[in-house]
Formats: sequence, structure tokens, C-alpha cells
Amino acid sequence: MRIGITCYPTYGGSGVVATELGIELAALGHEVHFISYSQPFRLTGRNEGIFYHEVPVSNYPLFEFPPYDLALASRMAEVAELYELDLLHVHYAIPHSVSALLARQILASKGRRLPFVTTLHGTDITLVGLDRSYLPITKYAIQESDGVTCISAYLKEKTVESFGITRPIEVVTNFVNCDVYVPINDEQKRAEERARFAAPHEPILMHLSNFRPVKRVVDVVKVFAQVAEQMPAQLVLVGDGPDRSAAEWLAHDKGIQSRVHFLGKQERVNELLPLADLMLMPSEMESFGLAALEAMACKVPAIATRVGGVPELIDDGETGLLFAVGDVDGMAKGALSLLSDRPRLEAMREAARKMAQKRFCASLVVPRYVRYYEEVLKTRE
Ligand code: GMT
Repeated sequence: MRIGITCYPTYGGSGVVATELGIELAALGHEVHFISYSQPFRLTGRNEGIFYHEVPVSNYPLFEFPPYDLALASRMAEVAELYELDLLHVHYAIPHSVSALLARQILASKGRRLPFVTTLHGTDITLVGLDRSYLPITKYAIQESDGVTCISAYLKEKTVESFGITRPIEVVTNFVNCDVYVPINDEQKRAEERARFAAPHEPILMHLSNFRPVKRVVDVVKVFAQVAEQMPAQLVLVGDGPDRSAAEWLAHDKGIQSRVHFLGKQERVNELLPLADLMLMPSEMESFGLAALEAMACKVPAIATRVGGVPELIDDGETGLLFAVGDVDGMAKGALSLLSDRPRLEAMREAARKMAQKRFCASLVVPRYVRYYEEVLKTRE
């Protein structure tokens, strides 16, 4: 198939899923065309069968708000025609599904079919989509999509409930490439890599996100501060975003700044995650929690919050520990109890990797997208 993919190319879960999906589809022999305002950040190096088309947005002085969604629709239609795309797959409803809808109409006016699939990721439904200024158009574009997928059963339920969507929605969970996200089994090598951040006896706690308020990065530092009071440990934070400075100041005020490592945005998180003993994901909301899955594949269980789709990923007490949002004391106690019970932690590390392999490997999930594309193409014939 020839598939056009549109996503937010910056640091964020939906862009990561879209990019990893494109890479996996290309590896299966499909031709993938990314259409976006800049190259998705995980699309590094030349991948066979992957093409990138930038969307130029003219900044005419009359435009106080340059209409990206229109430029995107034009480019989608152009790329679809020139490269004979079979379908578009847009990630994050706003504005991508509206642009795809317009592109489909442009192609229809030329007697060509261009079905599109919308994948809903989370805040496009739970936050932004519910904003009155976007609600009617988001609902319309979801309803009019040729196919709609959600990344968890929770998000599907939320979409139906909040938007009154009546069309069928397929749940296709987030996934991870279990051959790329792997633990470092060579103890000597792991010890050498860990030495960048910690002494041999010090556990490493890690956080990975876009540091938006919904991630509660300040809670990460609060939890770590309580852990660090009880045992020597190090905290590694990967990513960047609006709440970074609040987290930096808190680490400073608590006098633990020398044990807290802010790495900023990193391209190869698969090389960092296996160095951790525990992942911290104290989010206010997660429709799925891709960062925790990537950690689990590297044998790193998460201390996380019982929100959204997270319980579909983490079995509390088996593959991680779940707490109420804001329960900093509980999360710190949970982390401390695991870190001081090595056999229990080891069992949880094994279970986390096994769960990632059994239910969320790219090799299991990506073919579900392919089958869904085939169904969509058939339905409209
Ligand atoms: O929270 C983020 O990282 C951004 C957001 C996005 O759409 O870019 O992530 C959402 O999509 C991810 C990938 O499908 C999910 O794993 C995240 O749980 C989800 N975030 C929220 O629901 C807050």
C-alpha cells in the first residue's frame, strides 16, 4: 500500500506512535509518505520506503494566524495525487482529520478516492477536542472519517461518551518494537553505561515526557526527594517542555540538584531506558502511557497513576505499581519498597518485559493497522 501519514512531528506520544508505525509499515514493504510541517523527530536516518513532504505555510502579513490546516489539506491532496496514495492515516484529530477530509474532497472532485483513517490519541478528545471552539468540527471530522482507531478501550469509551460518536471505532493499542527497546542483559555493559549517572549501589529512577502540566513533572521530583532521603539514588529526566524549570527549581530548593539529571530531548531513548531501575509516570491523565510501555520493554516497571488507559497497560502489583493522582507519599513508599526488595523488583522487571512482548509488540499490533486499512479500502469500493 501507499500510505500518507500526518502527525505532530514534535516531542509527543502521538508523533512517536505515527513515526514508529511508518517505520514498521515501510519495513513490511509498504510505501510511507509523511506529510507535516517538519520532519518527525524520531525519523532519523534514511529509511527505505519512507518519504517526507514538508508543508510550507505562507506567512502573508494579512494572516494573523497562518492557516496551517489549509496548507496541510492542499499538500495532502497534492502528495496523494502525485504519489498515488491509497489512503491517509492522520494521528491526533485536530486539525489533521479536518485537513484530511478536505483533501478527500479535493481528490473526489477529480474522480479519485482518498479514504482516511483518524487515530485518536488522548488530549485531542479529553482536552482540546472538548473546547467549544473545536468541538463541532472535531466531532464532524471523526464521524466522517473512513476509519477511526483509539489507542485504548478507555479512550474509545471517552470518545463515544463525550462526543456522542455513533460510528464504529477500533481499539488499536500503542506498541513498541521489542527488538529495539530491549534490556541490557550484559551486566558489565549495563554497569558501564549506568556509571554515567550513578554509583553501582545507587538505583536510577527515570522520567520521560514532554514536561506538559498533565505529566506532573513536579511530582516526579517530589517522589524522588522522598526516595533520596531514605537511600542514595539518582533521577534522570528525559524530555523538555513548559514544566521543566519548575522541576529544576524544586530539585534546587530541596538540595538534591546534584542527583537530578535533566537530559533534555533525546533521540535514542531506547539507549537510556534500560539503565533505569524504575520509571516514574505520575500523570494527571494518560490515555495509554507509551513512555511506560517503552520502559517495560526494557525491563523497567513503572510507578504510575491509575488514570485513563494506564490500567490496560500496567497490572498493579505485577508489572508496576499504580496510585491515585497526586499521591506522592504513596508513590515514594512504593518505589522504596521495591528498591529495597530486590527479588520482588527483579520479578516485576521480568513480568514487565514479558507483558510488553506478549501484548504490545510492534510485530503484533502493526499488522492490526494493516488489516484495518484493508477493511477501510474494501468498504469504500
Ligand atoms: O501526552 C503526550 O505525550 C502527548 C500526547 C500526544 O498526543 O502527543 O500523548 C497521548 O498519546 C500517546 C500516544 O498514543 C499516549 O501514550 C499518551 O497517553 C497520550 N497522552 C495523554 O492522554 C495525556
